[in-house]
Amino acid sequence: MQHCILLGAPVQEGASQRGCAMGPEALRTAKLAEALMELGHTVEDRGDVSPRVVPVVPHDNKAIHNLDEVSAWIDALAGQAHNAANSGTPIFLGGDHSMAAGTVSGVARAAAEAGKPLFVLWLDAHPDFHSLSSTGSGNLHGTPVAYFTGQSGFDGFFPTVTHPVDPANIFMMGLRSVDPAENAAMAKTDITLHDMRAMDEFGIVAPLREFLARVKAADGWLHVSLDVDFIDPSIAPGVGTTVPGGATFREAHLILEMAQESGLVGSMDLVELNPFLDERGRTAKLLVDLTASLFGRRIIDRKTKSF
Ligand code: EXY
Ligand code: MN
Ligand code: MN
Ligand code: MN
Repeated sequence: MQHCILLGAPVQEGASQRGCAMGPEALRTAKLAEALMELGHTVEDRGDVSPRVVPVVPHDNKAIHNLDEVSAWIDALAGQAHNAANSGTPIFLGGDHSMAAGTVSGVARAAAEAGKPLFVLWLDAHPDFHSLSSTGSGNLHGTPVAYFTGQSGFDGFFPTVTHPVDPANIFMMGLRSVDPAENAAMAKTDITLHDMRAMDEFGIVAPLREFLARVKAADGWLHVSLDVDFIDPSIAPGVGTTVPGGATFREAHLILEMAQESGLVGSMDLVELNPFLDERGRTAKLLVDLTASLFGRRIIDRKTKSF
């Protein structure tokens, strides 16, 4: 059983539209804590992080939206994520995906202090691998992976990344909207991009098993970052960046069930939930349902003979 620490990150300044700030409360309303306790875990809700006010960072790229606000969020989140990761299994409640710049960098520091390399399972229609100069939209939720892997161009604007994640330790699933600049930047790394075409062609089980075996062999810490838009919009409408052709309900559950069975999961992000776009909490409830799979809920007792 795990000691789950809920930490709200009501960030919306990195997204293309407002609404993600309501995400943490929607997840609490969808009874996330109760679902975890029903599985026998202990749950500590630390409330929501509030960004420390920082002086406005003068930046030359006027096309970037809310750079100083997101920088303040990253600074505040990295510290609290590090603290939570030292006290239990943090589940970060978003908030748009720019929050992962803070949560993943904070967890990476805690993992390193525990002598573990950080591995990231990135479940997303997007790789979020833009730098401040390559982004076309100026929306910072498109940049966290570039930032926490230590790509250049963030110095002086975002906090220094003390423990960059090795791109070779990142396994992305669900990609189906990748910008040319992101493709070019990722081609220079050893990141694994298991996009929707690869999922169609090679499936989920063997590639994911191989990744999880690498995490285990390295005695690694696995962080799962689940973006709502990973899932097909027909079942997860409560998100501002929908892309057709996403993961099915069972594909999403299978991935999280396999991750849980690895015993390697140390932390999780639930991001990009926008209750303003949801349908009577339908997407919030789906995220709680999926999180229960990552924390051990199963259809039948797995010890029962199934074939
Ligand atoms: N690549 C596009 C951009 O940079 O604006 C779309 C980014 C969407 C990011 C969402 C959180 O995954
Ligand atoms: Mn500004
Ligand atoms: Mn994302
Ligand atoms: Mn996305």
